[in-house]
Formats: sequence, structure tokens, C-alpha cells
Amino acid sequence: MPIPITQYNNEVKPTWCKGCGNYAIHIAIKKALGELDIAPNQTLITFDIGCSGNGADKINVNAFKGLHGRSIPLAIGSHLANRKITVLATIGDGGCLHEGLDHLIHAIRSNYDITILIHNNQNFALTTGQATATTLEGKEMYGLPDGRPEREINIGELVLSSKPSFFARGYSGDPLQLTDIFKAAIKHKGCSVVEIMQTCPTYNRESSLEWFTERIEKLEKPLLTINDARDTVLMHEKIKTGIIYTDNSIPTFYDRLENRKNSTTELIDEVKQYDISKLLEDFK
Ligand SMILES: Cc1ncc(C[n+]2csc(CCOP(=O)(O)OP(=O)(O)O)c2C)c(N)n1
Ligand code: SF4
Ligand SMILES: [Mg+2]
Repeated sequence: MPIPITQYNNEVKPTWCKGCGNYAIHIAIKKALGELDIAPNQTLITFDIGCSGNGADKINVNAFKGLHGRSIPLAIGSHLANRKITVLATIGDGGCLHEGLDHLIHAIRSNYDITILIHNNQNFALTTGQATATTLEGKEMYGLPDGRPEREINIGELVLSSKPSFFARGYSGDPLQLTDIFKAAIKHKGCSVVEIMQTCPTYNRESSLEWFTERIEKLEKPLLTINDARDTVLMHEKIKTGIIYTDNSIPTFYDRLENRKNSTTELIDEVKQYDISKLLEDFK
């Protein structure tokens, strides 16, 4: 039975700018969880610092907002402690590709069973639009009136080079497709990475709804080889959206751990067997 989206709402009103892609992403997350029948108290979403991170107090799930670039390790630790909870990490392109770049690569390599949602608005938006690694080469920015001097990082190419078990690309202008992508990502057993092309009308005006509409094309089904997937994400004239690549043969981190193979309990329960009060004394 799907859970109504209203169950994931709380009384806090969003403060994103008019036309911000975060509204649609936020609704698609709630819709996906509801349609998968994953209750608010069975969900943990870790949030980063930034405009995307400002969704933390606007959703009725277990939410944790950490330091900039660190939402992925928070999600990993939580998942390792309790596999019964569905864990998602949301993060901006800045936090993901600058402050916390290492975490993305290691999460994919270890194939932890979490879902990572990268809000790619191609700028550090909360701090007023500085260029990030995804800002296109040559693009004029608030702090770079002569254009961005360095080459950009293509998130799809980076993720695929780490041999992921799931990579998809969605668009904040298509919340229905985004919901379907989120559902597939959450259901996937392993580390699912979703790059969300996110509109930011305040600091990335050129990448407007019209700009995306001219370029976006939906993929009917995932590519069969990682090389085809790479060619697809590197296309300049078109932006392909959908589930781009999956590999269900890669075992998850827990599936590889011999000493946890037959365990029926979670670390969060097992730790309760130990008296840590003496240890805590040291922090008083
Ligand atoms: C370690 C650290 N570096 C820099 C900052 C300043 N800072 C806060 S939000 C932000 C921009 C975030 O950009 P992004 O992660 O792309 O998220 P967006 O705001 O675009 O959603 C920056 C640079 C910080 N809080 N902590
Ligand atoms: S600055 Fe950009 S990303 Fe941030 S709330 Fe405004 S439109 Fe959204
Ligand atoms: Mg950003």
C-alpha cells in the first residue's frame, strides 16, 4: 500500500528561490518513498550544507545535517550500524566534488547499500554562485566574469570510472521521471548514484528550463556496457536522462564480510551489550 506523500510533510515551509529545482527534487523523494511504502520512521536522509541541504528540516523522516561534503560518510556509517533503515545521502555538486570528493569514490568502490542523490546545479549556490567542478569551461560566473578557466568534471564519467553498480541521471524539470529513478535507486541492492540536473534560476540562469528542454532526451533502458554508458554521459549536444547503467553482479560491502554472513542482529543492537559508561567518563 503506498503511503500518502502528506505523511512525509511537516510544518516547515521551504525557503528556496522561486523556480528552484530543489522543490521538485524534494517532492520526488517523498513520492518515491511513499510509493515504495517506506515509512518516515524507517528512512534516514543525511543532508549536506548548501541549498540542497536546506531540505533537512522540511521533511518528516529521520534527518541528519552534517558538515559540508560529509553527508555520504554519515549515510555509510548509519547504514553499517542498522541495515533495516533505508538510507539516502543528498549532497550538492560543490560538497560532493570539492569538500567530499573522496567519499563519493569510496562509497561506489565499496558498494554500500545506500542511495546518493547529487543535486547538480553547477555552482556553490548557497554562497552566491561561485564556480564548482561541474561549472562548464568558459562559463561566465559571478566571481569569474571572464569565464571559467579550467575544464569541468563530468559527474557521469567520474562515477562510471569507479565501476558503479547503479548510475542514473534525472532532471528537476521532470519530477515524475525523477520519482521513478529514485524508486529504482532505492530498490537497487548496492550503492546507487543519481546525478540530478538541477535548475538554479538565481545563479545559473543560462541553464534554464528552456535550455534543458532543448537538450534532454530520455533513455528507454540502461546501456548494456560501461563503455556505451560512458559515451552517453559524455555527449555534448544532448543530456540523456534515465537509468544509465546497472551491474547487479557486484556484491555489496556487507555481502563480502565473512564475519557478518550469518548475523541476524544489527550493530546498533549489539553495541547495547557493552557497558560504555566508563568510556564516557573520559569525555566529561
Ligand atoms: C568545509 C566548508 N567549506 C565551505 C563552506 C562554505 N559553504 C557553505 S554552503 C557552500 C556552497 C554549497 O554548494 P553545493 O554543495 O553545490 O550546494 P548548493 O548550495 O549548490 O545546493 C559553501 C562553499 C562550508 N560551510 N564548509
Ligand atoms: S540559489 Fe539556486 S539552488 Fe539556491 S535556492 Fe536559489 S535557485 Fe535554488
Ligand atoms: Mg551546487
